[in-house]
Amino acid sequence: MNKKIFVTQPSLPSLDEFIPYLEKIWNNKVLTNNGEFHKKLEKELAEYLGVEFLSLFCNGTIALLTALQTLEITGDVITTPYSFVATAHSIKWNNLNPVFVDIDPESFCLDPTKIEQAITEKTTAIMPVHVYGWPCNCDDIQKIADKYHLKVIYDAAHAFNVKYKNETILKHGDLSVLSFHATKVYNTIEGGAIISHNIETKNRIDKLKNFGFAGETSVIESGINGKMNEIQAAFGLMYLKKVDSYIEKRKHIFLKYTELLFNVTGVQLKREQPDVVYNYAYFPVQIDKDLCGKSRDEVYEYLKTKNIFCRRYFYPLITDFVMYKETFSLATAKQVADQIICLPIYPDLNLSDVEIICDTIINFINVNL
Ligand code: T4K
Repeated sequence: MNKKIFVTQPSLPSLDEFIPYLEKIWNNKVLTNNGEFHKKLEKELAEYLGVEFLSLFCNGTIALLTALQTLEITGDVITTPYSFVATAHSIKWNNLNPVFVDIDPESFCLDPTKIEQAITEKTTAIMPVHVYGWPCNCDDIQKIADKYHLKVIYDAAHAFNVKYKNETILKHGDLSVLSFHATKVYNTIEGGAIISHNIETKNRIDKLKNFGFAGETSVIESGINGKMNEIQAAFGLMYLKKVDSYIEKRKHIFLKYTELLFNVTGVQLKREQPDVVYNYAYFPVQIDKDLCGKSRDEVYEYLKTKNIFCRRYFYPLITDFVMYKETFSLATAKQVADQIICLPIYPDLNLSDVEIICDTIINFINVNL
């Protein structure tokens, strides 16, 4: 590959399209604190995603922190070790204790059959992750939550506009949290949102993200500054107009990879689940050394020498970082983390580049077979 190819890259519409938004901001001189674009984006995004109550945030991590504050979670929170570290950090920053439970070998999301063994009198919530935008088994998770009176906060950072049985997966749980980081399917440069299910909860979230202010001189909560600014919101409005076409382009890339890697021994692809409308956020594959003779790390390093910069999302497991510890067996998560590699996928990636990436992998693992 002559040029460098990264795991992802944001699509940027022509700069001319952004200038009118900036001119408006320059004229209004409102840069943040629930300005015109912020209000418009909250409304348009809620409509687009098919949800009733959406609160914008400066990023997904602060949104996760605030989601836990909103529901006044205490004690232990059951979560997955197979995620970006922000999931567990948000629990720890609330002085709560993350309890890690293994993942399901098909979806790579929290395994509902393993949750009950981890529940104690200290457990108050579950924080599953729709990892890569693949839906968790929300029905089974909710049954357990109902049985033990637990709250459920979905880390839906990857799950922008993912649908299951024609409905948004953001309707599940007590709250869902999205990330709009530059590396995501939909981005506001940095950004995020909490999806809630009634106006009282949205009002509480909106206070918590604005220092706890309930009026000019009244602070009723120890809130934080989680506000999205007007330039982020304007960018988000512009991006929202394009996102359907971006997801469509991602789909073509996803299908091309699937076609080219489908039958390659030792390269295991994810099977699409029935009734799910994906956003094609990531293209993870598992490299099985026993079958292809090359380890994931060998493939990863080799691709780098060819200017193809993949990512090992999510290796190491969160429980391998010093501040966290493993209590239950995480055998499936460990195996997946050791084999996973996310191949480049983004709207502007050429299909001819996808062919080169696949050829490079196939040629490398076929050597010495
Ligand atoms: N929960 C989950 C499950 C998450 O995955 C995340 C974030 C969060 C919560 C927290 O949400 P935020 O607070 O971030 O909103 C990236 C992202 O920084 C992070 O948002 C994301 N998950 C995570 C999975 O991936 P890195 O360290 O891999 O990013 P970076 O900068 O190495 O970017 C990857 C590649 O993308 C680069 O090699 C080049 C390309 N890139 C990146 C940026 C930022 C661009 O082309 N342009 C850019 O502006 O973490």
